[in-house]
Amino acid sequence: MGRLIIISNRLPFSLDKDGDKVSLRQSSGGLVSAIKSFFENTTAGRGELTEKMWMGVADFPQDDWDQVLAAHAEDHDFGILPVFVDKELYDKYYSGFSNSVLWPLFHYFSSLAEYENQYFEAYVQVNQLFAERIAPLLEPGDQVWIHDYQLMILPHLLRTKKPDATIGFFLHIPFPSYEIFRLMPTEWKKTLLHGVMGADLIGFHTYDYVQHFQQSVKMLLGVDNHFHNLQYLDRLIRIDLFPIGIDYNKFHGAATDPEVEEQCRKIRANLEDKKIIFSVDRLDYTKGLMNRLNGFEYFLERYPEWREKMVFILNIVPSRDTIPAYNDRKKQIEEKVGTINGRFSSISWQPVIYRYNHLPFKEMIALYQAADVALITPLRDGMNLVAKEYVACSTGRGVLILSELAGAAAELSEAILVNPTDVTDVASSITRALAMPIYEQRNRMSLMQRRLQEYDVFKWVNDFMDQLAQVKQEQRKQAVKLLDEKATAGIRRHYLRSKNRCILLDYDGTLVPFSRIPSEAAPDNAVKELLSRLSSDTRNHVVVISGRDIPSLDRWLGGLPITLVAEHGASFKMRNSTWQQMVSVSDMWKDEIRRMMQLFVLRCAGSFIEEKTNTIAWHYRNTQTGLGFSRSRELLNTLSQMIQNTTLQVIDGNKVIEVRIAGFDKGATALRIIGETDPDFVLCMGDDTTDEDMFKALEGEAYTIKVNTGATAAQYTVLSQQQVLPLLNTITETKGSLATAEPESLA
Ligand code: GDG
Repeated sequence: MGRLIIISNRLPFSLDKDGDKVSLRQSSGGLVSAIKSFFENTTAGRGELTEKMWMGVADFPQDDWDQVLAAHAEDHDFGILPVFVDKELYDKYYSGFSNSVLWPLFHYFSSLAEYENQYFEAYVQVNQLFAERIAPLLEPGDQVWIHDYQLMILPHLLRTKKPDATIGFFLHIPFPSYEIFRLMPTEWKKTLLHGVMGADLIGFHTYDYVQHFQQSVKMLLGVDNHFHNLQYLDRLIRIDLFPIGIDYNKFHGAATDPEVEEQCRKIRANLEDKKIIFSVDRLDYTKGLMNRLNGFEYFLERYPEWREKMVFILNIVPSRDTIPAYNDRKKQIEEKVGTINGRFSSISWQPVIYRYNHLPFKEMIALYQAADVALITPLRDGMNLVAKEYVACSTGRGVLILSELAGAAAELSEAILVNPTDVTDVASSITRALAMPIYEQRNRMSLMQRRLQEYDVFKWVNDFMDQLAQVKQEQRKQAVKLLDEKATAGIRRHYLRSKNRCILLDYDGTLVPFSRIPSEAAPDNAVKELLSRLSSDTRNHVVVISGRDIPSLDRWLGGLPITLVAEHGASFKMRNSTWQQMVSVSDMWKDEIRRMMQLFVLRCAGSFIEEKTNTIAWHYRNTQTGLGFSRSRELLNTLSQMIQNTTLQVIDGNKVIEVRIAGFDKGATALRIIGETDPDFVLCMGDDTTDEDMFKALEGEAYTIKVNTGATAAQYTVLSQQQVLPLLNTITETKGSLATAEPESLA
C-alpha cells in the first residue's frame, strides 16, 4: 500500500495574515474534523501507509504558497497539494453549482436550486482542474479518496486519465430520492452519476442514501445493483454505507480537561441554577434554525412554568455568507431571536442568548458539558457530528433532542427524536428533556456512547479503506480477457484433437445480429452453412440455445441435425428428436404482466410485446433513444415489485424486459446436455444476461466466450457479433496442419 491522498474542495485550513506574519486556521466542518483526527493519530511510514496528503483549493494566492508551506510543515505531518482556481470560476463552481444547485436539491430544498448552465460548466471545469493536477502525481499503490458533492465528477475524470487508479468517493450530504434527483437537467444528472461511478467504492452515511443512489443509477444509467455491488461498463463497483464517526476519545477526554472544566463552571455560575439548552450550527437553512426558534417560542408559550428557569444558548457559525440564500436567513433569525426575547424576557432574564461566531474548541466543549439539553434539529443533514460530539462529551448527564431527519438519527435512537417542523413536538420534547430523571439520562447516554466509541472516526476510515482494497482485489479477479490469436489457436488445437465435442451457441446477438423486428432475424446463408458444416461432422454436437420460441427456431433451424433449446431452457429438442417441455403451468400469470406491459406500449411508441409459451417480453429496440430506456427502467421497477413472492423472474436483457417462470435457465440446461453426452471439448458463446448463467455453470468445463463489452463470467470476450462467424470458422476449420502443442488450459 502506498500513499493516502485525500481530495476535498478546500484544503483543511485558511490563511490568517497579520502584516508579514502568517498563521493557519483550521476550518470548521464535519469532514475536516473527521479526517484531521485520523491524520493526527496515524503515523505515516508505520504500518502500510507510506504518506498522507491532502489536496484542495487554496484560499490564498499562489504568491503566498512558500510561506504557507513553511507554516504548515511546522505542525503537520501530512503533505498538501493546493489547487489554484481563478476567483470568478471558483464562485460559479462553489457558490454556484455546488451550493446553489447540489446543496439545496440534495437537502430537499428544491425551490432554492438555480439551474444555471454557467454554473454547471464551471463545475465541470474545476473538477477537470483537480483531475489534471492529481493525475500526473499518482503512483502505483496510491489510494485516492475523493470527498463530497463539490467533486462528484472527479472520479470519472481521473479514471479516464488513470484507468487503474484506486479511487474511493464519499458523499457527506444526503443523496436524495430519485424524484428529487431527477429534477435536474438530464445532461447534468447523468454526468454526475457517471462521474461518481468512476470510483471503485462509493460511500454514504445511511442505508437510505445508498438506496436512493442505486435507484437513480438504475433509472438513469440502466445499471442494476446486486446487493452492494454493481457492474458498470467493464468495472465492478461497490456502494455501501459508512456512517461517519467522531474521534470519541478526544471529545470524551476533553470534557474532563481542567481548562474546559473551569470554563464550564463559569458558564454555569453565570447562569446561576438555570437549565441550559444549547445548539451550535453553521448558518445554513438546512439546519432548521427558524423552525427551532418557532418550536422554542411555542415551548415558552405552552409551558410558562419553565420561564426564568432555563436559557437557550444559540450559537451560529458564519458560513457561505456570499450566497443570498444564506445572508437573508441571518436577518430572519436575528429578528426572530429579537421577537422571542422581546416577548418573554424579564428584567433579570432573557430566554435566548444568541451568538454569531466561531467558538474556540475548548469553549465549544465547555458548552457541550454545561448543557442540560442539546437541541439539534436540522431539516436535513447528511449525518450531523455535533449531535455525536455532544453525546461523547457527556459525563453521565445531558439529554439530546435530535431531528429524525438527520442521518445521525439512524444511530442515536436513544435521543429524543423529533420532527423539526412540528412545533408541538419540539416544545413537548424540550419539557420532557428538561424534566428527564438523571438515571434515565445516564442510561440513554451510555448506550449511545458505547456505539460511538465502537465505530469512531478511525474505524470509519479503516473500514472504508479496507473495503476499497477488497473491491480492487475482486476487480482483478474479474478482469475481462480478450480472446487473442494465441488463445484462439489453443482452442483450435483442442478442437482438432477431440472426438466428442459440444458447441453451445446463443442465437440473437451471437449467431445473428439484432434485428429491429424479432421475427425478421432469420439466419443468413453464412450461418446456415456454418451450422450445417459443423453438424455434419459426427464428432460434433451443435446446440443452439436461445430465448426464442419453438416456432421461430423450428422455422429457421428445424431442418438441421442440431439440438435446439427454446425460451432459455423451458423447452428443448435433442437432435433428431422431438420437442419436450421442462415446465407445465397455466398461463394465467401472464395476464397481469401483459396488462402492465400494454400500458408501457401505449406510453412508449415503437415498443411491443412478444409472447412465448413461458415468457412474455417487452421490446424497446425501436423506440426513441432515451425515452425507451427510461420507460424500461420504470417497467423494470414496477415488474420487480409485482413479482415479489412469486415464482416469476424479471430479466433486464438487451433492449428487452422479459418476465419468465423461474426454475430453469440456460446454465442448468447446458449442464444437463453436457451431462448426457460427456464431451471432451465444450465451446459456449453468448452475449446477453441469460448467457451469463451458462458461463457460470460451465466454468472450468468449457471455453466460454462472451460477445460484446461488459463484465462477464465468461473466460474470454470478443468485442462484436461480426467476429463470431469468422472465429467459429477459424476454430473448426479442419484444413491445414494440426498443431502439436498441448491443448489450451480451461482454467
Ligand atoms: C457535513 C454534512 C456531516 C461547528 N461549529 C464550530 C465547530 N464546529 C464543528 C463541529 C463539527 C463540525 O464543525 C460540524 O459538523 P456537522 O456534521 O454538524 O455539519 P457540516 O459541517 O454541515 O458537515 C454533515 C458532515 O459533513 C460529516 O460527514 O455530518 O451532515 O453536512 O465537528 O464540532 N467547531 C468549533 N467551533 C465552532 O464554532 N471549534
